[in-house]
Amino acid sequence: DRIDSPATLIESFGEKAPAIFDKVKTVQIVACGTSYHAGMVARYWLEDIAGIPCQVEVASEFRYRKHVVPEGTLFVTISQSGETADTLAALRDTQSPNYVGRLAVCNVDSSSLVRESELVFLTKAGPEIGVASTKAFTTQLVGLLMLVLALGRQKGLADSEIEKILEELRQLPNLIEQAAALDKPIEKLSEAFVEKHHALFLGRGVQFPVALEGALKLKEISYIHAEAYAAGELKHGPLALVDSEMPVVSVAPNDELLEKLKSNLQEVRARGGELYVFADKNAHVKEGEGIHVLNMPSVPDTVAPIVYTIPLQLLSYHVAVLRGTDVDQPRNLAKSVTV
Ligand code: F1P
Repeated sequence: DRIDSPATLIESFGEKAPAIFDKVKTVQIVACGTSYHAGMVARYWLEDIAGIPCQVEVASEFRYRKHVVPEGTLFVTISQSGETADTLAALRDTQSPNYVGRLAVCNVDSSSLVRESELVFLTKAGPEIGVASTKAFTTQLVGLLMLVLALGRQKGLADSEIEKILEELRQLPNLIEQAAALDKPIEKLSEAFVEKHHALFLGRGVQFPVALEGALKLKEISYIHAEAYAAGELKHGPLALVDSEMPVVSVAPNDELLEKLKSNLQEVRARGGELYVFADKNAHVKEGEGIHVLNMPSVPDTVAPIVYTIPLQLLSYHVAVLRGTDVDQPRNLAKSVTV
């Protein structure tokens, strides 16, 4: 309901946003866990769509090292809870005059992060019942894409370009419904993971952080060891892990990196790896021996990371249910890490 027009976009970030956004030359994003992966997606968008340089770092590292803060830095935190100790500590250590403002993308209005930031985008995802973030992630991505468009507009991004992406955002409910309709086939596919000890997730470009998030979800709720790699990195080491016991999950939208991704998938297949590919129905990724393909709807490039997250979340969910783990309260994890 807040995806209005290019002109009103900036209002989503609070009344101080126009003055602060005017001064932004670069963006530093800091977050933990799933929220960090949302930040990684935002970096691709910021540099690609708005042409604004961006750094992303986990708060648990950022807070403990000295940094050179470039002039005109917007400091962006992302957090479901708004109480994550590392993220808050990083926010509280932003005295440098080179920071032009602090913006929180957060799900909890009454949180410390929101109180202590000049600018806020509330994701309004509703309460996250489980420990593992799911709808918080997808709504963070929507908020971050709106931020990219708002900052882009200040830097001269044409309203026609902005309107095109806003239109993609408006299609999201429908696209997500289509992705969620794959629930039954994904449930079936999850049977192949139940007895496995490891899994590999591959993505390219903006889908790399989506792969990271898919692996994190599988780790968090099913306790299967999962790693994600940028698919082009395979040949620099991880390929040594691939054999018939290593399921390899990949996301393959019909984008400019598709052909490169397909050749990475062939490398996996040639080593006997079993592939599970969520592929655009027009991407022509063919089913075959050791290649299981689930067809995704055709998705506009920019919002593709949001849509492709859904089947990976569903996959983790079904694997966890089959393994009998507690999906909502995984062992050793807390919803909000306040120490
Ligand atoms: C960050 C986070 C979550 C994760 C778990 C532990 O929380 O790493 O992404 O699912 O709940 O904390 P937040 O800062 O987004 O609240």
